[in-house]
Amino acid sequence: MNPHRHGWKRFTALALSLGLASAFSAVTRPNFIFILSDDLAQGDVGAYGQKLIQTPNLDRMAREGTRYTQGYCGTTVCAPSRTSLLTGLHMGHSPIRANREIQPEGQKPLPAGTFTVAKLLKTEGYATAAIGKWGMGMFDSTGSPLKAGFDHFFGYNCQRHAHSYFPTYLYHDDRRIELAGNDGNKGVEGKGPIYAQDLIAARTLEWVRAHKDAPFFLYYAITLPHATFQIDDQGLYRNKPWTAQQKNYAAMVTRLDHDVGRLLDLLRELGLDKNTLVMFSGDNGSSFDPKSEIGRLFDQTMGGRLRGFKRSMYEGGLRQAALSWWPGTVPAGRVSEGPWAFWDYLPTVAELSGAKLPAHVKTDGHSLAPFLKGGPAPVRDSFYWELHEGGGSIQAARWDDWKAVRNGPSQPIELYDLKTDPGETMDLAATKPGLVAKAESILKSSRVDDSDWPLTDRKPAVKKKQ
Ligand SMILES: [Ca+2]
Repeated sequence: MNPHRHGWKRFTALALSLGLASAFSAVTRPNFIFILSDDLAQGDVGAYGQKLIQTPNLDRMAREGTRYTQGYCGTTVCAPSRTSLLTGLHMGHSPIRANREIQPEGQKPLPAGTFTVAKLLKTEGYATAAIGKWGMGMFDSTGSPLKAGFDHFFGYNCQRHAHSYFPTYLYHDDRRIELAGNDGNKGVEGKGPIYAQDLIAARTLEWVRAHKDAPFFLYYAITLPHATFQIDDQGLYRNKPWTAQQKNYAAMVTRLDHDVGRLLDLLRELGLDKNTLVMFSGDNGSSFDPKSEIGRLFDQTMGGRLRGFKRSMYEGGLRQAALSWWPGTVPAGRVSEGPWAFWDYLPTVAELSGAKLPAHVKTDGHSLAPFLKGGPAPVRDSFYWELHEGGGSIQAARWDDWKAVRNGPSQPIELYDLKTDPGETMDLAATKPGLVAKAESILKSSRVDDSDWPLTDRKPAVKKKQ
């Protein structure tokens, strides 16, 4: 054999492998989109068993991607749950552990220097946008989205403002855009020529189009189907024999679904679908009691499969509809019971993007990268949640299939076996003192005391004088 020729072949092989390696690293910097719905019940989605409300796009996303039955939010109301998603911290370490209102507009802000998924991806040159609802600090505060790593913001900053779907203004970055003709009503009735989600959806598609050539991160926090029953068109449900609220609610869920579908279609059209991890979930469980007209008609607990709803530490408050979609990378049609939680998102994005967490940044999460690609859920010691509302603090923890709930620091620990009793109907605490002791130790060791978030018992309701 001619040695020169052999050498050339080796050189060519080396060059080819280098070339391929560089091409490979280019395609392994995926785009990230997290679509967050607001107060959606797991049981509202067809793929989870919903029969009356149409969600064809979410159902397609589940068929083309993976559906999780035990995806957990950060906690069971808006602002702290969103903080967990963006910071990679659970409620034992989160700087925000409740919805705390600031007047005249906004919520308690993220503290200065809070590290986020968006800041992480900025270190890798990603374009970043938060579109929809924020709730973690007004623009003049340390918690502004524009100080949290996002290049662009569009939508509602304040959660109370988002109670109107016909608001008199929205924000483009930190600039107010007046929406002439809208009444801004936060009650059942809301009127005006501009349904906010129309603008929010249009802005989202426009931003993705404009950033199709750059790696990007889009945090798309759609307000639907939260709070007030306001929709501009009852659509499919107009002639159903239901109350106006039931029709409006169903139409809001279907509108959410429709706008998810438009985004997935755009990714396909732009050829970005195979290079974009899209995850869909909800920030907390349904805001409706299962016995309410919404809970009952739409069977939001799926025949009592999940107990509780928003503001409770039972599974109905914490387990969300959760889907991931990345054709060619996330297995199609997989249904996984592997548990995971919002605080896993930051380490997942770090692994998939190749971004390194700064040494001072701690996360409570585990990377889901192998799990999303078809492997098992990460092994971990425990999950932890807490919430401070109504003058009291509630906590929950999960390890293996055991779930502990404590509805106040002086309240007894309740213990459930999620494997045999996912509906949390049988409190086993009396018969399992060893596990109760373990739960107590997890509830204590998972949290760092914070003067903003002391553990307190709710005061007993005072009887009103007749
Ligand atoms: Ca919410």
